[in-house]
Amino acid sequence: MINPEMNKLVETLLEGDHAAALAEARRLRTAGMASERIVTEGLEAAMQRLDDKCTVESFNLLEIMLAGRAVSAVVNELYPEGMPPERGRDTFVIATLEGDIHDLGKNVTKMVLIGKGYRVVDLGKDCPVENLVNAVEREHAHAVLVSGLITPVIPQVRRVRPALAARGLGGVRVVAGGAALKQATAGELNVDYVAETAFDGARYLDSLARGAV
Ligand code: B12
Repeated sequence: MINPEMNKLVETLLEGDHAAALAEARRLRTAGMASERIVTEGLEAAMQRLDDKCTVESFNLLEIMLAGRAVSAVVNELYPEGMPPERGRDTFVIATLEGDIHDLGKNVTKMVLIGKGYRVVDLGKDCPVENLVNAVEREHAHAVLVSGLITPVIPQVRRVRPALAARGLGGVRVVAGGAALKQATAGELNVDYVAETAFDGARYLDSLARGAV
């Protein structure tokens, strides 16, 4: 159930109209609404509605990318220095691993998580496992997210967990997603969870943040 005060923000976000969404977020803030509420009741509500559109029967990449861009614009407006730590949300490191240059799904996942208030460190595509581990250590990340669209990248994915453990980071969860990886099981990929969609991954990470998994 969307708070009526947030209707216009949610509507403009879902339309992918980032200029209108920004104007509405500024209006709400000027009217005295806290940024925290704009995130939880506005951005998260829009993400939830997008989740319903991200199914096998209904999937429009352009629509999702535009809405994601609008959400990112509002987050940058509310928190130009990055999401404040007191929001208590975890940090994740995300990348497409070395050998794979597909990054659309990774970008969607990143936007969904930012929209939910998480801090996401994006290492881009074609990323060596070594760089991923360095970033987890440097950023004190709670989980590593890997996106894979081509089958030959699977051996790289399988290397992530041992590489983390070798650095004393064996407790950091590894989540995989993307067309090539979601055909395999978590056991086959040597990861903790394989996400069907960006939203499914976000739900797993929400449970992780709540200490429920
Ligand atoms: C667009 C595309 C490209 C673009 C990529 C542009 C870009 N910037 O990403 C270009 C043209 C560059 C490209 C290149 C190639 N491609 Co291509 N490409 C595709 C295509 C058509 C769509 C992929 C896509 O972006 N889907 C939309 C996104 C949003 O979906 P998604 O990634 O699955 O992400 C969703 C979820 O999976 C999830 N998700 C994704 N990652 C993660 C990660 C986490 C942690 C979580 C939680 C969730 C999550 O979030 C998203 C929303 O829910 C697919 C076909 C297909 N149907 O998948 C082929 C495909 C992936 N490509 C393929 C191939 C073979 C190639 C090339 C090797 C072709 C060539 N011979 O050069 C090169 C790759 C070179 C390389 N080294 O990587 C094959 C892979 C086959 C395989 N199993 O190995 C596919 C499946 C096409 C096919 N049927 O043969 N490609």
